[in-house]
Amino acid sequence: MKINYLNLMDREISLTKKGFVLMVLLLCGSYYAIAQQKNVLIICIDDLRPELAAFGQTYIHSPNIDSLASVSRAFSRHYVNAPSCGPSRYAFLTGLYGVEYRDKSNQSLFERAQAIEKNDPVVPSMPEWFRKNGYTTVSVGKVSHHPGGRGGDDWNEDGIPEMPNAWDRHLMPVAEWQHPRGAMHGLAYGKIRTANERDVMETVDDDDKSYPDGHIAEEGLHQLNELAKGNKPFFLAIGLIKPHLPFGMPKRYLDLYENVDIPPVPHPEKPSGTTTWHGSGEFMNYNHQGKDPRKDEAYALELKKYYAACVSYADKHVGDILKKLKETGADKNTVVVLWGDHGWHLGEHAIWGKHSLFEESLRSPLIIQNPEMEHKGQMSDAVVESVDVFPTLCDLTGLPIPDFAQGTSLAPILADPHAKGHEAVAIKSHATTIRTDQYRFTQHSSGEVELYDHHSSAKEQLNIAEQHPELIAGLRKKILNKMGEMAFKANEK
Ligand SMILES: [Ca+2]
Repeated sequence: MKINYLNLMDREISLTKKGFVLMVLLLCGSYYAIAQQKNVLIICIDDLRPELAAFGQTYIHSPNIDSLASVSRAFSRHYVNAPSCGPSRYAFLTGLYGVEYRDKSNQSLFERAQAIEKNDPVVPSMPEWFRKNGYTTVSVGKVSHHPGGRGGDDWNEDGIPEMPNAWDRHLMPVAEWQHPRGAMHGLAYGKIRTANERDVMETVDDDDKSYPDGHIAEEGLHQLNELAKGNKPFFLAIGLIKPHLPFGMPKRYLDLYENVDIPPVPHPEKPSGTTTWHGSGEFMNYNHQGKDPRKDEAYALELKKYYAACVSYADKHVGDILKKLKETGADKNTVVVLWGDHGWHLGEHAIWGKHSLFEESLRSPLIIQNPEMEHKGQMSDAVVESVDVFPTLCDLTGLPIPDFAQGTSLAPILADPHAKGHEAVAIKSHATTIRTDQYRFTQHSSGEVELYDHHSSAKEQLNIAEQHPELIAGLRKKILNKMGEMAFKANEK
């Protein structure tokens, strides 16, 4: 059920005294209903490729995520709505594509916060919607772009909230990293990234709390324990930072890959023509000791093992969180979502990093568990997108789906793993893309276009746009239907 949020506001303003009494009665009734409502537990993982054993990549050691997938619906073709942390999290957390903020990158949610401050009409975010509907909402770690949700030079200023009105508690334990900015790219024992100090990888023979995620997980477990004891339903999001750069983790996770064969990169060539290929700037900015994985196969292999080890480190914390959920008994009444904020090229198309509109940047893991669902463990191959999570969680908890939500509830696919999906769109500042069951179409603000056929063996290595003008016209229309007039306009304001 969708409701019109603005109409609801009008109705609230025009309440008569009689209506007020009625509303109190209704609220008492809805409080009783809320007491029965399901909780929501979201685990966000930063820069996680959908390469897990549960997704068919058996060299990765991810037993806890695999175990979650075995009792859930995993989506093999979930696409994010932007290939970078900030705008992707904007879409996930608001249920909106955010096309008006397409040039704001990691500042997207802060721009939205400024609009709220100016009293512009801004619709509630997903956690705000749950909070308005009686939930206690808590964020721990990197859920929105800035872990802990504060701006300023060190990302710790209370007066600059990233998501106003969204969270009862927006937490980031910084431990010896001093502030959230330090923890975000921190290496072991409180080492903070600087212009000169930025090793791309590192490992230490120590425990999980030698890196920030150990502290985030610990705080997450504490919050989960407290929320489960409360008498209100909870909406808890825990955001793990690894496998985001730099690739640092305790050594025992790296040891898992000592004698493991890592499959070769399927298409390492740089694409020709106009594409969203880039020079891997974020990644190459780290210290590589003069090496370049695009030219050095042994170095590429070493980096891939460090990335995989970071995935296993994240997986360990997923296991701890799910174990705690079960210990509290709240698992029987909690919807669990595991979400990756985008993929990551490990050399495909000669890219190391994200930020492209290719499959490797846009496809990420999405796993949803509803305690009473049927056909558990059967993967869905439907095309779905991150903005779908907001209406899905409303559906599963009995909350009204707001009319402004741009996604589609995935409840039918949770009921039937063979149910159909729909197209997924994504944006960068100067390009827009759509993924259908068969095609990927990308249009640049220059007017240049890319069209790829995923039913062909060439997939995203052969641009067939010139041969298919009618197909492109249809795909353009689908993009316009989803995102409106702004879809193809670069935002220069
Ligand atoms: Ca990310």
